[in-house]
Amino acid sequence: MPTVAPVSDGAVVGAVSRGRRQQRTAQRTEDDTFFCKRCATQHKPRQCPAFVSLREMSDKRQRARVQGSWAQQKPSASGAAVPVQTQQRAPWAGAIQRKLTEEKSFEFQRLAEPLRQIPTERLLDSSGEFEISSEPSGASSLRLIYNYLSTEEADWLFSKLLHELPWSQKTNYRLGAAYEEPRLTCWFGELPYTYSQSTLKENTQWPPDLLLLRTRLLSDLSLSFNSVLCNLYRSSHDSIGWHSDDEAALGPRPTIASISLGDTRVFRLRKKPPQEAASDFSSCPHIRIPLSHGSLLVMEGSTQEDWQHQVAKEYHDRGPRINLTFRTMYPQGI
Ligand SMILES: O=C(O)CCC(=O)C(=O)O
Repeated sequence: MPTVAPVSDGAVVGAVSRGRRQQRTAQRTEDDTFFCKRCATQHKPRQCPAFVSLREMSDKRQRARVQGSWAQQKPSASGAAVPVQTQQRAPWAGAIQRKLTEEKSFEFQRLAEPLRQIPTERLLDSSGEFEISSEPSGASSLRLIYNYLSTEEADWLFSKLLHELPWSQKTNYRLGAAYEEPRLTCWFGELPYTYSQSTLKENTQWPPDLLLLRTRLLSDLSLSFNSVLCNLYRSSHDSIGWHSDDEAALGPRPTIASISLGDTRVFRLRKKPPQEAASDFSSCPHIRIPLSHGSLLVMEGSTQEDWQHQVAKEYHDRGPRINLTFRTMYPQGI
């Protein structure tokens, strides 16, 4: 932007200097040559000898910079070393060539053992009967009935059990160390129930609602039970870890009927690994079942022998949930 300043006759300085430059350019074109201050001679525009020799110099410098670091020095006739542009390879070019040849000779070989596949978790979220495995021990199967209890029945039962059952926190033991179960429980049955090295005492004071439910399971599904374990998950922080209901007192291949009330929680099963895989469950089948208000899940056959199950803690807020697992207990040591 030229400097703009008012002058006495009303013209503008910037405009004046631009006018003069245009005049000079016009003259140069007419004369075809002009006096060059750089070389102090008269010549045509863009033909200054000083400028041409400067450009040649700069080209030479550029070439020297590119070749300089690795171009071999060849003695000149006079004995002085001069840089040369030859087809000779740089000292490290051989190493690269060797490496490329080695890489070419690389071969993929088949693994001695096939890679283990990590199976995707199977989701069961609609009612039905599912055979989940079949082993020498027998078939493991699940029966899932969503809305086994209507919403009204489930609401009423949930509220009643939440307020009226004698909930308490059980102390378990692992490797001699005591820990509190991360949930509340209560037990009804003529026999005690021992798991995780602590015992829930026999309790014959069945609440009438649970007796009705037991009768209903018998009439609807021909399933008979003599006990029920009640679990109360107060929030998303309450849980039950991986385990199988395989205590000797439950007998072989026990059938367990589980009714859920309250907030939905995810019930997971994972197949026990073969003996040689020790306790690596990573490549074993996994199943995920959202257990909602009023749903019934029946675990049958070899499920307790061949699978484990859990309800894990969750990172989302969850309201209270009650789970009733009906079982049949057998007297021990007789
Ligand atoms: O809460 C549940 O759905 C499962 C309870 C359970 O695994 C158990 O009582 O052994």
